[in-house]
Amino acid sequence: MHVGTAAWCNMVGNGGVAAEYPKPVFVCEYFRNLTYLGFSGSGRKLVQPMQLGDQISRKWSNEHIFGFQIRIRRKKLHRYSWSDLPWTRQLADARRRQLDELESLSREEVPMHATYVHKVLNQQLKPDDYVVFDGGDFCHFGRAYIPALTMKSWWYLPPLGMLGSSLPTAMAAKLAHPKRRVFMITGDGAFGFNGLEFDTAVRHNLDIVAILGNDAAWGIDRQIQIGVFGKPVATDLLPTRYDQVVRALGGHGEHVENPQELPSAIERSININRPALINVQVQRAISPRAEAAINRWKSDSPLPM
Ligand SMILES: Cc1ncc(C[n+]2csc(CCOP(=O)(O)OP(=O)(O)O)c2C)c(N)n1
Ligand SMILES: [Mg+2]
Repeated sequence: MHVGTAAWCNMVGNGGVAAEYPKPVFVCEYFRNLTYLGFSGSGRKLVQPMQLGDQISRKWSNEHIFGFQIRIRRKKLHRYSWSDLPWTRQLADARRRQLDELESLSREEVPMHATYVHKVLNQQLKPDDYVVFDGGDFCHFGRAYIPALTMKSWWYLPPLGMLGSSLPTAMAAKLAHPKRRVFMITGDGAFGFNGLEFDTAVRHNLDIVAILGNDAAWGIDRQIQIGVFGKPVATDLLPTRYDQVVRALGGHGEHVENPQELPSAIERSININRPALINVQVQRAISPRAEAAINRWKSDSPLPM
């Protein structure tokens, strides 16, 4: 693939290639794959494929995976812009529709919708802040809403999808760039994996701000179980006071149930200059990612989740 083919990618390596481009087509799904693609190295590497069909959607197939050498270097990427083509317009329309939908979900309600939380947080974010995502539905709404504005500053789970990586990643980001602010967006289930590492954050004075969307569930899996099998199985959690856990470890903890209290809780947590966690009670809202997984399960297609 050369500069000039109909491909795009954003700051975190999400992207694709236009449907009219000869198959197979390639994209990098995670930022890490930019490295795989050779933006900062060279050699033939495996990448993850994406095809654009009639609609902007993902279609995965192992037979399209193979190695190739990309000739675009990351620094050069900024020199290119795309002309106004039908597929770029289609993409822009889809993004506009998505943002409208997210906007309509972000009303002030009790319990809060994930999108309301992300909207309030986004109003506080600056372009050079680090944002780290972890978990299922709560985090997927955030990934759709909060833009990646600076290279290597917007992180999702690593390619194997290991929940619990956000706190170690956030601490590493803070250690590497002490002057930059670090925000961690996590589900309650995901927090359970490494939450006690707030002890490490406190001992090393790493003043990250965590926003935990507490739906008392392994939310995305619960939604998929209901959508595919008609009932949840062992995916209910408790509305645990993780803010009290963080306080007990020496950090700053806040519990927010009322949407009007969220902006000041975020401001306090930013200004307190200690590791902080805001435990926000949120709805069990199904994300488009979960809906897509259910549809794939129900389709005849053998494609993986
Ligand atoms: C180590 C690990 N175990 C299990 C999973 C599968 N998994 C992905 S999302 C998810 C649920 C996460 O729950 P939570 O963090 O509370 O997010 P929610 O969907 O409720 O917003 C699970 C179990 C995974 N990705 N990694
Ligand atoms: Mg949850």
